[in-house]
Amino acid sequence: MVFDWFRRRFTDADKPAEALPAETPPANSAPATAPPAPDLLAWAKTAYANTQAEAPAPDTPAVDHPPPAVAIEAVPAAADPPSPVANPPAWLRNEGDRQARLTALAATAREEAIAAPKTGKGLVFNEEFLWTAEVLAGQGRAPETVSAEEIVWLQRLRQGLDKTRNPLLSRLQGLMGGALNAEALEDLEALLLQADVGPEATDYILGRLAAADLPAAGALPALKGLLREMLDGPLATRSPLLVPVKNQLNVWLMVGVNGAGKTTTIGKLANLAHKSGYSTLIAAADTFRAAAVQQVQTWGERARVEVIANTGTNVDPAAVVFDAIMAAQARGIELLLVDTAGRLQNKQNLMDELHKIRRIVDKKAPEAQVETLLVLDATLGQNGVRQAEAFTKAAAVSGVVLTKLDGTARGGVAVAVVRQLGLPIRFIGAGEGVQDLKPFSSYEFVEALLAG
Ligand SMILES: Nc1nc2c(ncn2[C@@H]2O[C@H](COP(=O)(O)OP(=O)(O)OP(=O)(O)O)[C@@H](O)[C@H]2O)c(=O)[nH]1
Ligand SMILES: [Mg+2]
Repeated sequence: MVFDWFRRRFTDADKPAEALPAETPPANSAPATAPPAPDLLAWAKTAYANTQAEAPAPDTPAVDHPPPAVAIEAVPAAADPPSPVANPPAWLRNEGDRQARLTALAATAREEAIAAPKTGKGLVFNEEFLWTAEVLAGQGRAPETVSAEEIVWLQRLRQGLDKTRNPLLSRLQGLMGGALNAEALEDLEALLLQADVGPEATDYILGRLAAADLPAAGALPALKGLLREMLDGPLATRSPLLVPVKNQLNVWLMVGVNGAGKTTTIGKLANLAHKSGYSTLIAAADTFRAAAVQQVQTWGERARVEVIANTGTNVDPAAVVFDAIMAAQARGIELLLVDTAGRLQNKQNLMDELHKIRRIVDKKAPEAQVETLLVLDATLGQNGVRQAEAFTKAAAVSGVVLTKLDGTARGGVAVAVVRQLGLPIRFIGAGEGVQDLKPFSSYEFVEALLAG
């Protein structure tokens, strides 16, 4: 069994893949409120025990950056008192005997875990674990289908969005607690603009909320629902998840300005695909910068994926792509990831080169499922979106990878990207390590952005 990250579920690598059902709930189908607390606690307890019993992935690469502290704390010995849970979620806070219940739960969850082989992941049954349980259960997931890495990732995403959430949330809760009058809407406008949501999307949100005539307590859930609906907008005409089609060649081209994170994203995606059971190959088609080939080769080693490269001088990137397609077809490769240059002598040259690469792919691999993913640095905010607009006009972009959400980025930029480009976000990056990129889920993103 491997955890297929693209499908977000465990699969049997030896069995042919079934047709893909939509696992991400449509924008409005996720419950606005959490399921009843007892169910959720039982859910969290089962998921915790499962993550402790989970066998390590066959060849998970060594983590190449310090993982988030929360994910790596050692599980206290059974005799230790469990750590108190600070800032519990509302559903837990409402319980009169919260601490006693949690103590009992942590103890029993650990007991169940002790019987199974330890993976050393060291997840702690604490407030953050309960938050991830709430988010995963809220999407209709069964606790048995959740992997430890998903939990670690959600915690990391939430931490990455701290800088947006912390100033936003307290003021937002204050605002949303009262009537949404003209003054409150004006304050909300300022908050959304500060979070990089962008003027167009901000106007749209304010218009919708003003028209909804919401009771005070309904404003925050309504805002969450609206953000999800906006983020999922482009999926109305597309598949909800971007998954490489099994037993067939898929070619994913990474394009974007220099420094956006294309090469890093290739490395992380190669790792994700390899671990998820897809045969994968990388084409080093950024031949403009001398160091680019070496950089992508290092990523290939980290992800245990072979790189097709030509280290000669004045190499035509389209020729590298040609070689890579030939190799992929000869070996029955499922996913070919193509790294491209972010800067050439001028913008026209760059666009011409991308066209040429695309023509080669279409000609030599007409059977392939081709995706062109625009890699976008989230820390650039509105400037990045404007740069991206120029790019999407020239290249037939089909989706976006938003990187650097762990840095100074303000998370609202995701909404601006989707609204202004009309493209779905397919993956998000929140760190420089090989594990720090995962498929995008609007539900998880909005929960992480506005987690209480
Ligand atoms: N913090 C953080 N840094 C990232 C992330 N993704 C990429 N980076 C960093 O951004 C820098 C540029 O990344 P590259 O992958 O080289 O960018 P590129 O788009 O390939 O750049 P060119 O090859 O010059 O066009 C590197 O230092 C990466 O480590 C991320 O999600 N978080
Ligand atoms: Mg690069």
